[in-house]
Amino acid sequence: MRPSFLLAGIGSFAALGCTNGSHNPGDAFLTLDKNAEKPVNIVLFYLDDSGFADFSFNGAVGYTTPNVDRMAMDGLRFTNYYTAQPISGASRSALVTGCYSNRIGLTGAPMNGSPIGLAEEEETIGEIMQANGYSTALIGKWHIGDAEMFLPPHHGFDEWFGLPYSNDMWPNHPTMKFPRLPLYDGLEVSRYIDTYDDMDQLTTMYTERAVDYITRQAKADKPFFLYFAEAMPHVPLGVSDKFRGKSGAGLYSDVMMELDWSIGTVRQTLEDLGIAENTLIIITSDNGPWSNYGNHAGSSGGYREGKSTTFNGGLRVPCIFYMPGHIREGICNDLISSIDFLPTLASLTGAQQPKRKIDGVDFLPYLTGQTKEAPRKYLCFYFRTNSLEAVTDGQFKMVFPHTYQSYEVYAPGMDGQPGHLGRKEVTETELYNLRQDPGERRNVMGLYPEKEAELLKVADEIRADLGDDQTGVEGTGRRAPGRDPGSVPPQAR
Ligand SMILES: [Ca+2]
Repeated sequence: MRPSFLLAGIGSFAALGCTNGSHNPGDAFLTLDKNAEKPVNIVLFYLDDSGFADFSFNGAVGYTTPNVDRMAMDGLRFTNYYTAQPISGASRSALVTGCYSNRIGLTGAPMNGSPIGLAEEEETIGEIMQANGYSTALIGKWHIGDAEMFLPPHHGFDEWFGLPYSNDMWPNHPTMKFPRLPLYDGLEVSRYIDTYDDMDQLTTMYTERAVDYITRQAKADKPFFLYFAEAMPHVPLGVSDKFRGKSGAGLYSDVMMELDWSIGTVRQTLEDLGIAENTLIIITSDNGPWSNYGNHAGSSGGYREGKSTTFNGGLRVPCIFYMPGHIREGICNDLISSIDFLPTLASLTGAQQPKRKIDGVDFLPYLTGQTKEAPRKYLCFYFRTNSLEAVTDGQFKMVFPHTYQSYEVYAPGMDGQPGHLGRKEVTETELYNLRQDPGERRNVMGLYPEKEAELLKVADEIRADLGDDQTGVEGTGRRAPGRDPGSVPPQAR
């Protein structure tokens, strides 16, 4: 294992004068000490389809999420955080590789039996952690290819307990046909999720497994990276008897309360084991709400549209870093994305960065106050096969012509049935000033010529690298995905 940062005690905060929760330029958010004996463990919660306002600290109505609220208040909230892609598979591909997912040839949400998945040559966050002597686990959903060669144990995760793809890819889907939904333990199918009663148990089963995993690592005195990809609140919603009806505000609210319990249980386990102060907990979501599911969908908090769109309802989700004694409470409103986790966590744990080019940037020197300027200047939003739909500098967002599915045309569905999706089109390049108009309603193209030229240049640069189907640019920097010509649905294996 390479030397890791040592963790300083909480006393160093007073010296920094950073305890009031506000962000002043130059304040350190994270205090580390290079003489520390204990490496930093990481628990990364990745919720599925949870929107910006699904936790009460961010505006949820009708129920509360006290555990996450407390961690948000005691931790660091990234209020200008974007997931890299507004859909599950692509979002997760980006998360685990630190790349725009189209760079590694992966887009959309792969179906069961997909012949493509994560290429062997790509280094995942699990692999770089393993190489650094960490134990690694994925509890929950993968969705980066379900052929055996693509599954998490072959891509950096010592343990895997979860689903190969979304929990709605099962025979009970309201409109599509799927085989039985397998729950894997390692490379073996341990059981199937066949009924709604089975679905109700997923959050509890995952949480119990997480407690077991963390406890085993603590007893073995082994540093660990746990990627906890909760199944919920993706439809079909499931909740255990512990939380069914508890919110009094409907099933979605019950599910969010159970997720809050799940996260709180993990935090309590870390405290009980005496490792809370050297464990970084990250809480975020893979993409925004699937709004045509109506009362079974989350809240974008007023951001425009939702999942599967590159408007902010699909991309802007909560992001919390929590590590008592080392991360001070506060707000960071600098632009940051899920692709930045890999290089930042590699830096934090002393792991080697991937050898191939990635798109994420290392926030550690900024978080520790070593550098004063946030490292991410721009973020580009691709969707569909390889369409550049928007770019942002964190305050301005330029949206390029494209068609998109809209949740604002038809009334949503109810009680697990999806409503119709509408179709809309952006016909000319638009500009939004997100400081004044986070809902992306007022096109201000033409009012900021210098900013427009700057963002157009950013778009041209990324097109030269990754291409763009909208403008017919091929790009030189895309890599091939993994291919398994013999891939068959898991049911038949
Ligand atoms: Ca999702």
